Amino acid sequence: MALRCGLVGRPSCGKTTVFNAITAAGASSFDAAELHRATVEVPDPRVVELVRLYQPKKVVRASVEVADIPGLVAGDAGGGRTSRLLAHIKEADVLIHVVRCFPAEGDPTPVHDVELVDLELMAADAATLERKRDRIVKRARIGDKEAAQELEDCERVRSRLHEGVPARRQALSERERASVFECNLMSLKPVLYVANVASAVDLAGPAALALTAWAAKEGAEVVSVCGRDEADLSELPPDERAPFLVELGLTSLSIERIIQAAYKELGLVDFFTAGEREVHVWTCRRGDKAPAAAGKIHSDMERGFVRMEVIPYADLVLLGSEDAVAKAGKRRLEGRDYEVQDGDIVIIRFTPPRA
Ligand SMILES: Nc1nc2c(ncn2[C@@H]2O[C@H](COP(=O)(O)OP(=O)(O)O)[C@@H](O)[C@H]2O)c(=O)[nH]1
Ligand SMILES: [Mg+2]
Repeated sequence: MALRCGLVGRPSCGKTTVFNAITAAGASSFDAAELHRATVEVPDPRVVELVRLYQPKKVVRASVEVADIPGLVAGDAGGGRTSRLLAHIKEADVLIHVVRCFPAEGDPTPVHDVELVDLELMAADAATLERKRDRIVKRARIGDKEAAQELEDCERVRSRLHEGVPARRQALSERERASVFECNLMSLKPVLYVANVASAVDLAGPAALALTAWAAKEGAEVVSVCGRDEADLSELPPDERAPFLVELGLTSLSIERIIQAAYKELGLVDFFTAGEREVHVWTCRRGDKAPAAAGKIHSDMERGFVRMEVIPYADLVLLGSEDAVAKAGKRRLEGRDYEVQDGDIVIIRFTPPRA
């Protein structure tokens, strides 16, 4: 399933612009209240190289689903529009928090803007926790130990939200996480920040740096992008963009950097199956063992897992073919305990289940 990214941020911070830059969807900024969605393939230079080597009939890249979620309107906390927007944020696996780092009616105020959005998310989370409290408080009072524990955990998380600490920075214990799990708290979601700057000279300007320093406190990734320039670029056919990218002073498309940062934030890795029939990108979690990764391809491969043959991407590109990799002794046999690495090209050996 595609990774779901939700773009959030203050009104007019450039969400729709960044959305267009990364999806080339050409969405209009005109109706600021409109939600946009698009699914995009993750650009990956390694796939281009694998296609060159294997000349496959079919290529399946990783894809991500991006939603451009309009800014919340302050003071509409219980309103229908707000709850619809919150539902979209809740669907996301990772939040891409776009921050205005270009001047518009005054200098950018990145840290202030981020804190305002966080406050909105935390207020909504606190309300969710209150509803859960109201649901379980009776059971807790009549001696249901489990309910009492959950209630205590939820109240602790809620009181820290009121102190201004988003759930993702509360260092929750396993038990606390379990207690709030069903609430799907928005301030618990992994976040990466996008500093939306006016031009390439500002990529490391004061606003972007202020945001970076702030994000470092929670160990979050920051990607600087020139949203407007790249949104303009996205209107060109893909193979005509490169020269302009250089002219704008950019080294890579922001989609690549944003996706890389999202993968890092979420601890995801890509691995490949490759042959004349198909080159296919698969995604698993960092630390997943070989059978679990095989299960991403087919559940039978996980259940009947025997071993995994691994060709590291770097060796394949260096030596030019699977045979050359094997001759050089770089093709490896791995067992159930192997942790799949980013860029592994794998062949799964498994026993098919009996019909
Ligand atoms: N100078 C500059 N303006 C931008 C940039 N990104 C967005 N804008 C402008 O800021 C305004 C709001 O952008 P929009 O993407 O609609 O913001 P949203 O409300 O967050 O979706 C528009 O007028 C954009 O042209 C940027 O990188 N540089
Ligand atoms: Mg918009």
